[in-house]
Amino acid sequence: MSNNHLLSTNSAPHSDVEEIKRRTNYLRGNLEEALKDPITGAITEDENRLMKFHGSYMQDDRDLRNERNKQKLEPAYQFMLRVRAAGGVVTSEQWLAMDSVARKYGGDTIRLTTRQSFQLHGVIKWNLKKTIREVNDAMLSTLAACGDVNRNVMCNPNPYQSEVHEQVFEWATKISNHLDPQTRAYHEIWLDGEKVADSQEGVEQEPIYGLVYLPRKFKIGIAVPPSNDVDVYSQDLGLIAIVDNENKLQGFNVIVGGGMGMSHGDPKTYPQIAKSIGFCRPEQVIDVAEKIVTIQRDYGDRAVRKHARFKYTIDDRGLEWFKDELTNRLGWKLDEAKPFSFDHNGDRYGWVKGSNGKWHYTLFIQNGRIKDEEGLQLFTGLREIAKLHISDFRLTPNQNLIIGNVSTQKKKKLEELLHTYGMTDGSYYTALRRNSMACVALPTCGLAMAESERYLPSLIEKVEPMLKEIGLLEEDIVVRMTGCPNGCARPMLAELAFIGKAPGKYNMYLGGGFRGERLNKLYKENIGEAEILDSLRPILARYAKERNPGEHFGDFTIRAGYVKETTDGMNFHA
Ligand code: SRM
Ligand code: SF4
Repeated sequence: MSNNHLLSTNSAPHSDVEEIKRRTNYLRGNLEEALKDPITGAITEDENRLMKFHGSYMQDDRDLRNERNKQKLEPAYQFMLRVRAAGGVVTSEQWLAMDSVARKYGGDTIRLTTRQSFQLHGVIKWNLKKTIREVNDAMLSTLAACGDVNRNVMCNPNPYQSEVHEQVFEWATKISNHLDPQTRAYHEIWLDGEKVADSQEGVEQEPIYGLVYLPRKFKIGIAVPPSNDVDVYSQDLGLIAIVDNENKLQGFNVIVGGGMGMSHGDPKTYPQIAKSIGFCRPEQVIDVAEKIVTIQRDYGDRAVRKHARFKYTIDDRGLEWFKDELTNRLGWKLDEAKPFSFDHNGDRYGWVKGSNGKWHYTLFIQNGRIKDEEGLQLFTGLREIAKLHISDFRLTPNQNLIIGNVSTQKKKKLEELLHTYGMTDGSYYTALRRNSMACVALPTCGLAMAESERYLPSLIEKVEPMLKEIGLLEEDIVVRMTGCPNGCARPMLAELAFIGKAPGKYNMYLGGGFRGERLNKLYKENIGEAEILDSLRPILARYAKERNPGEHFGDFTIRAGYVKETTDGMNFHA
């Protein structure tokens, strides 16, 4: 392995996070002691940085901040825990384990994320170890769910839709396993594994990442056309499955340098669409992924974290430079990219029969939130389904859930349970709601500037009468909201998006591609609900009247001149 990254980071300027990584001896640091400290429910900022690699963030309940401050109490510290499974596929037993930890430690709710993971919120420090152990007992993991490493590898969640889906899912799992951190720190800290002797230099504990890991998070997603449910253009490394006429997997088109995060008013930061660099055969894909990760490891910006994502490494040096570097490291050249086409970046709801003869039902889960409420008992209902052990569970990239692999004989039983607990494929909701996605934001996300998950449903409720009046209730329009410009619900790829600016205020974006292939553009800045509704009404009304056959909303808003087309992330702000 090249030691470039170690040499360069020792001498080059680097951020405080790089220092923390270097000091903590392959993710060990003082976490064990910090977890035992009985005086405070918090950990230090340094430990929190390290904790992310273990899949957890310290947060505080922002709804309680002012009140606790007035009472001179420390903030209500708690931890978010992210649990990952490549492609989001888990068994009934694993679902029951997640349900159990959510009931014991996570406030009776589970959050399905935009990257096919689970999140628990509100876990207190003294319960963290127990929670992580129980998650691991179920053969799930929190390691590398966050932190400067490769994150959960996304993939179409229905391996049995066709043989190709099954193979692609297997490749997603292999890539994920190959890029997992190798340090024993996780086992030592959370699972009481045997301690490995200190080994700062010399013994290689991380053959791919090295001592200081990556400069920033790294994300991989695999799409199976015609579905772009994984939003492949948003990934640092996107793979697009190419299938021949006999429905056999030929390999993958490789696209690089996507990403969503930006800061308001800072044009040096921008979302970007991944760009095509060629094609590789299935058996080459792990090598390709590894070499790409090592290029980012060695050349990513370790001084300025805002500029450290892979998209900037590529944009700064150029795609040709990147292709040459990749060819050098691989020792061979990618082939020409092959043709493909996408039709949508959403999920398909309801029943589908798979190539294995079993049934798969996609449930609509608003913003990924699983909890019990009046008339819709998702938390209890899904537990009851899991208890039957007649299915598995697949988290989709749009925060929904597939109950998968149900035999024809058991389908009726499942339908009864769905009905009893009020669960649905969303068909009685409007198409706008079915195509909506919001990030978590308040009260747990420390970076939220405005509400998102708690607000988008009620905003949609106010748009729905308008849609009814103008005849667009069944029109698929992709709408997304986030509480800040980090882009966790990939709003920059939505046809209509709202990105939080301040409490109750959003920037409104139009013109994203229906297939997730084009970034949107700012239409109005810093507007509240009344202005959002006033702005939307005439645009929707014109769309209903003036659209061409089959024309999607995002395309129309560009043709009608509401916004200019964004052709590349670098002109996102223009
Ligand atoms: Fe995210 C940070 C939630 C997907 C871009 N994200 C956060 C944190 C951890 C806030 C923090 O750093 O303190 C949020 C925790 C909120 C909470 O209370 O739960 C958070 N991100 C989420 C989730 C749960 C949103 C959701 O509603 O589902 C998603 C978890 C994914 C997972 O399972 O791994 C989530 N985050 C994304 C995505 C979408 C994706 O990956 O497909 C993006 C945009 C794609 C990208 O990375 O470019 C995304 N999250 C960010 C960023 C901006 C990164 C950047 O390049 O600037 C941050 C902030 C950061 O890293 O400094 C962030
Ligand atoms: Fe938090 Fe912003 Fe991500 Fe929403 S987009 S979860 S507000 S970091």
